[in-house]
Amino acid sequence: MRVTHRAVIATLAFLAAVGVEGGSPPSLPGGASSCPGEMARVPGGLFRMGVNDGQPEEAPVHQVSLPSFCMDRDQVTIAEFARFVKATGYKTTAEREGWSGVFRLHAGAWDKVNGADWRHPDGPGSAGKPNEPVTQISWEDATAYAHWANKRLPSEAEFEYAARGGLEGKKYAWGDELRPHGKDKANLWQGTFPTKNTAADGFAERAPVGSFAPNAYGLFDMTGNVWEWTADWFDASYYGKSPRYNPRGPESGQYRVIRGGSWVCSEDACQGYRVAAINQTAPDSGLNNLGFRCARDVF
Ligand SMILES: [Ca+2]
Repeated sequence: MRVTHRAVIATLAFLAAVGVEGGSPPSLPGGASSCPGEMARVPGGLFRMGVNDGQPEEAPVHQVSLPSFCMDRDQVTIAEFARFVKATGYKTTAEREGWSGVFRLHAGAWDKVNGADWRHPDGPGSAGKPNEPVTQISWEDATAYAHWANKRLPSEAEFEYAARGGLEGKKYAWGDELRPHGKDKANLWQGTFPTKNTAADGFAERAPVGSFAPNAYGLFDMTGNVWEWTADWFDASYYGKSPRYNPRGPESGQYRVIRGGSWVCSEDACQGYRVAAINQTAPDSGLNNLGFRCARDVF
């Protein structure tokens, strides 16, 4: 049975269970890399992907080799997505279907909300800030944006490699401690999920992109804020048969891999912010904690 947008609600509880900032950073001067200024050049290399002591689909740890690629420094913002819509007249999946999935902070629960879309990520009457990551975006929507921008979605391997920032075998994108020296490193959920969000990291919901320090590759929010679509289909057994060079995921599937965790990700109910953590959802899902960023080949 084909999974439709309607299936999103079925995944919401799972997302909640495993669940997972304004202004743009300065651009590199032209010529400093072969990537556009809003993208960082991630140098190719070898890395050990996955983890053996996490969820079954995160194992086995396996060596992966990637060529250099360009990666957006930030999650795509509402302002950026608005430029795409203005130029193309594009209608998102949620706009066509008339509803999308919303985690209602005050209710502490996921809900199917009529009128929720990228302009109104938390439902009618809500308005996301221009410099926060765009959400309520399906995989098809993210892919359409990437095509318009002459980019593509990152593969799952590219996402994990980029998120690790050159560190080897660490639990989190920045090391092995979730809050080194008591300092929050990403927009996650502090407190008891789903009833109490202390927002100790400064943000109760989505944060403007770039609100936390970048990793060594100059990438912001590779952990937290919103989950991010990758190009790949999900297969729980894929790591056992993944090609070593530049893996691009299974040839087909039912769900797409999402990575990074989100503001709905608490320590007591979620491990989605671990750098090897995998999540998956139907390609036509829209959620107020799911966005994307783009990658591009190095020319
Ligand atoms: Ca937070």
